[in-house]
Amino acid sequence: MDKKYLLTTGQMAQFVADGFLCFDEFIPAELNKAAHDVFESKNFGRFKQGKPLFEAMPEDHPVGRIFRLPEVQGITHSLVGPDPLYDHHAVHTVPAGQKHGQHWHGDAIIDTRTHFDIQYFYFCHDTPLEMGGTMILPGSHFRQINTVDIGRYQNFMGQHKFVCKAGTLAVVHHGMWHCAQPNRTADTRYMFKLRLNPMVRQLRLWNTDDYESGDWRGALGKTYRWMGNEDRLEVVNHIKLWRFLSGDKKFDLGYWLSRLENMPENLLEAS
Ligand SMILES: O=C(O)CCC(=O)C(=O)O
Ligand SMILES: [Fe+2]
Repeated sequence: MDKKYLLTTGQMAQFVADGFLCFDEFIPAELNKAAHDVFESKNFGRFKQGKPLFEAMPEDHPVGRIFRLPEVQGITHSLVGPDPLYDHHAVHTVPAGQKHGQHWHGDAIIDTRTHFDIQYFYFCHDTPLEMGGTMILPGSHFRQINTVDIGRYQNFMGQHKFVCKAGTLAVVHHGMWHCAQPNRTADTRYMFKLRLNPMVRQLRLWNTDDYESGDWRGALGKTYRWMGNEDRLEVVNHIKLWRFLSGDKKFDLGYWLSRLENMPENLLEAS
């Protein structure tokens, strides 16, 4: 894997705090058209779950070609390693003129270990506000919920809609809260979702050339207004995930996590 395709430490820190990264107009027009055609054909085909991604997804399938682009493989490699497993996909469709949005939910948050899956959200056509770009709640990925547990909520401070141009690709932590939006246009809205499971320990898989600079530290301290008084607990979550990803067991921002590691129950030795 050529380093130039890998994520930087700054992007990884942003992913840890926000739970997603978005790459606008990232996929070439020719592939966007091929993907749109196959979504419209309703003849997408099936892939075998739990198989290595490129074994499951044929090379000549439009989405097989998209996820083999070196720029996309670089993102995949940085977050879940070189040979992840294909978990599942969905061609999420919002019909023309659909007035209702979806309940806020999390997709299968069954595995509660620190290691994480990624979900790609791919938009093959322009997705303006009235068409309903998927809405997410940045920073929500550490709040482990069961499907529509949170469905009674309508809006959150800091919610974000993927209102975007054709070819936009977002990559999201599997814990992210999200929901589809209404589609007030005369065209069907497609969002292709792909979930991948890591097969290697997620340890410094990105381009670490900027690690020593420390410029990425600020991104890890980011919090959102919806967190209210619990924002400090979320910073501790960021630190814990960063220790896991970087292998730096002593990593801290300020004194947040080190404070919890102070062991006052140690007894004084008799002198
Ligand atoms: O269609 C979308 O924008 C999201 C759909 C979704 O998240 C789901 O059905 O699980
Ligand atoms: Fe979902």
